[in-house]
Amino acid sequence: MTDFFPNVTKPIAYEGPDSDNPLAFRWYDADRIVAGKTMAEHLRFAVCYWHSFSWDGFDIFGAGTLDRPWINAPGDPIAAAKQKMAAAFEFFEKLGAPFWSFHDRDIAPEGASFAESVRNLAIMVDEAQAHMERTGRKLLWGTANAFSNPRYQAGAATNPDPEVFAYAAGQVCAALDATHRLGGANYVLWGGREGYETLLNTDMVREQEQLARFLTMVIEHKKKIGFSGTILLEPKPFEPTKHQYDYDVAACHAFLEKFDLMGEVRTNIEVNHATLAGHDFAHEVAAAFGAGIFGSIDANAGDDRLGWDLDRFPVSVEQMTLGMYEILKGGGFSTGGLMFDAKLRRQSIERDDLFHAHIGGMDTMARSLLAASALLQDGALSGPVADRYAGWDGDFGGQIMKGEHTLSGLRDRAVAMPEPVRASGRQEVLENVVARYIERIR
Ligand code: XLS
Ligand code: NI
Ligand code: NI
Repeated sequence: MTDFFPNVTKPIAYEGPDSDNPLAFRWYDADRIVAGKTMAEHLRFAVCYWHSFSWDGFDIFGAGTLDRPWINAPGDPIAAAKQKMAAAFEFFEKLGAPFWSFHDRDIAPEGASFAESVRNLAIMVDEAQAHMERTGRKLLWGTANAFSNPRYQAGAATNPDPEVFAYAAGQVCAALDATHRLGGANYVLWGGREGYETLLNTDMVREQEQLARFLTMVIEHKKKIGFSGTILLEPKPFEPTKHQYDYDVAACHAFLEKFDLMGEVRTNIEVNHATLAGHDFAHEVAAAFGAGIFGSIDANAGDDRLGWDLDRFPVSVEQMTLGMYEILKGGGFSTGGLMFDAKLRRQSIERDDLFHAHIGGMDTMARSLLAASALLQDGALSGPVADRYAGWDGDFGGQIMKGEHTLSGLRDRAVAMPEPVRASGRQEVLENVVARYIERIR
């Protein structure tokens, strides 16, 4: 085994809330039973390859800052990719996260031709398979990077040139095959550059038809190869393009309905993307369960005042408790999980910072799970919500919903009825309830 993380000599252990050890979990206790399942089974943590292993800290204003000896390691590109993968699996194992996720180009270098890229990917899939067998790690999802290369400047599936569509189709086919070979639980399609900058040069209706054709081909291929994982769309409102087609869960739902793809595709909800769309994270989760398209979570955090994809690690127990509450209420994960699509701040240059970031993220989510589970089990929120809608469960509400009243019939009724009695929405009481549950968990 390589030793890229010499300061962490044994797997990160659970030490409890009173521990001051920065390299221990205070809340994530993998085997602890919560509402009938272990924490590990509930949370299904995954580490992402791109931010943690392929990114050196560069931003649009400056070069890389992070200590990442496995990036651009000496030797040929495949030897370098193998070093990077060794570092990644050393980290996954020491952290104790059961899953990982990748883009094709994170694990294998793009070659001089399409054929060479496919060969490179095949070599690195073999390498990954060996690491997975050795360490017992599993793949939460794979995906294709069809947005970085200049050929995708005007999108992949939504490109005005069918030749680019075809190239992207080939790339996604190879990435889906790779995900299948590695036993992935899901395959993700984040839009990348599937959107537009200006209608002056864009046929929006046509581009969305192309996107649906592409997705249909993905589903057909999934069935052809017998991939049993879930296909997931990842909504995002903007960035890199000004108008991304998969804006939010509601837009994805409408798209799937319009093109008759419901039942085949679900959503991968990213917390930061929800914020960018002007939604609460919990709203997006609830919308997805409501539409029957909840799949998985990219666990991260944005910033209320900075309007781009910051990909911070999650730190807010309150925000995540409200999200976990909706996840548990909806029945929890099936093939999905909590994937840290999150990166360090550019000044967090030490390799150990990767551990601190993930430990903090995992503890935040574990604590949120405990609070959410207690809220749900006690009916602390569902009771008051049920009371609020009690009228709809009564005779009159039931008649309306069964279509037994007409608009004019209700007008006649209104003429004779007294002013309805208003009730308090009690939002502050309920906010205090959530705060109490968070304070009390142990
Ligand atoms: C970008 C997305 C991306 C997807 C995977 O904003 O979050 O990282 O999760 O392509
Ligand atoms: Ni993102
Ligand atoms: Ni993401």
